[in-house]
Amino acid sequence: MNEIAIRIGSVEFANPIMVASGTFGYAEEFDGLVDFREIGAVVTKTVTLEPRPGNAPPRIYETAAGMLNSIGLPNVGVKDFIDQKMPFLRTLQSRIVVNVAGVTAKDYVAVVACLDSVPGIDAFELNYSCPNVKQGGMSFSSNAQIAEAVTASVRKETKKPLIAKLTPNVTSISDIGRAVEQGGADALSAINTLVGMAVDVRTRKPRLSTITGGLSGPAIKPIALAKVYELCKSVSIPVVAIGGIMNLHDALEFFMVGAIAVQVGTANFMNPGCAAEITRDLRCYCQQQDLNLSDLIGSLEVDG
Ligand code: RRO
Repeated sequence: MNEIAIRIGSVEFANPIMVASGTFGYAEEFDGLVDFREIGAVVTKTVTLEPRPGNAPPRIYETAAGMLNSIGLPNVGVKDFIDQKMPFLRTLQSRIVVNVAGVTAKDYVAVVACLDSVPGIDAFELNYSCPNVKQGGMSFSSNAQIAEAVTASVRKETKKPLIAKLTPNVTSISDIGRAVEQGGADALSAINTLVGMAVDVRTRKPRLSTITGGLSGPAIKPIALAKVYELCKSVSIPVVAIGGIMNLHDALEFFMVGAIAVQVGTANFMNPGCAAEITRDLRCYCQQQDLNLSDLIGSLEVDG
């Protein structure tokens, strides 16, 4: 058998294809539409300490080869997440990674503390990178010292793997990557969306209620590849790649630049089965080429 399982911290994932936070709800929305067994991990929509309504509409706009969003972290809050969302999530064979965000550093610590002993949660993704909220979010990953300190505080609350999700909207993503590694993160995930904007020239109004939003989809893949490549050279912890992955070919590019796993995001809106299809295609590819995933990771050949 050609091996495609991966390990992050103490947790093994049967395959390296995950679904990205915010593009797959809490999985129950996709029940009956996808084969969950083929998804290495479901990364949940972000959970915060208190419930949040999110931003006013319009909060989604389709662009050339991409999508702008300004959702604004709507969620039921950690208590209702445990009561209402975890019962379905824990029935799945996929690993469950809970994406966590906060307005203050204490929020991150409190949410992880609440969730740590809840059955069925395998890991946490610390969302330091939401571009669409005024407080918190991106500020946690645009300052290396803050990112390190928050990670170190959360680290004290859990032995489960911590994956720090980074924003590309900074001068040096590798400075932030090294800081969260220092703070005790087990892995990085990158990239969150790029700040973008679109205008309705007929009304002369922005297309999103918040004026700017986060750009995702194939339009950002070349940027994501460059950022993941940079991170892989800068840190010793694994990097999970996100950014415009639509098919096996895209995933292979990210493995070759050094990613240990990938997350499928915007593609889920067009084809909810995309991640499961990529897993099947990866298995076939490894079999045909007689490769293990580890033969692909970081296999980029650079002259000179
Ligand atoms: O909810 C959002 O608006 C959002 C989040 Br939390 C995020 O991390 N990235 C994004 O593009 N949108």
